[in-house]
Amino acid sequence: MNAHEVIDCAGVQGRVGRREGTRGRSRRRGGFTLLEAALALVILGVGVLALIESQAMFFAHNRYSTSAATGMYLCTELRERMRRLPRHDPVTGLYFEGTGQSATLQGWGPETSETSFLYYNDLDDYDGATFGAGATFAGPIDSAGVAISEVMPDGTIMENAEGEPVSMQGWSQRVRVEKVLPFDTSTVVASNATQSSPPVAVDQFPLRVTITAFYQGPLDAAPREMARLVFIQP
Ligand SMILES: [Ca+2]
Repeated sequence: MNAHEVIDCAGVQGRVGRREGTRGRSRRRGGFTLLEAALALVILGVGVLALIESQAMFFAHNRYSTSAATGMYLCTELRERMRRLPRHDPVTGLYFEGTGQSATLQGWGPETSETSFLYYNDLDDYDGATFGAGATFAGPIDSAGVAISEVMPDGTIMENAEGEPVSMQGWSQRVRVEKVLPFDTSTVVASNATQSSPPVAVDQFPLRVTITAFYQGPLDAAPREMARLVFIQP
């Protein structure tokens, strides 16, 4: 081996060494340590969790506001049906039968001939009435007394096996009618109450009507109040 060859060999070895050295260093620079990767995972995980959480909250709020709006719609439909009615029956009215201690109140609630809510012709007829699945009457009903159909997410009306429309699922309307004091409509009095000074006859008290909409989902143990509407018939 001559001197030239020795130098050449050293040059090749030097280049190889340099190349290997560069490769080793670049591997150290370009890769991630376990700690770095774990930290990145934690940061990413926290972000994804927050996203999922906010999505769930959004759905819950959206569902609640839809339910609240539906509940108020059901209340206003029933109020529309009731608001032009007289307080007591236009034929028989509200009165006492008998005198003194044995006098009994007559006329509160539906009259004997009013077997369906379609015949209700005054406000006290509606006291205690409920409209919906498993209630006094089918429903919930609209202002015309027709059961409101269940609408599918695509906008079509849900039908049963016979092709008939199905009433709104899980919803019900309840009505409460109460007599209140003429000058204090927040004070409820019994349906047979009278006032001597100033004199107010048994059928002259204003009525407070409370309509409540309830919803019971497939997983709910009991119906939940979704909306409430109160009006006074002076
Ligand atoms: Ca009546």
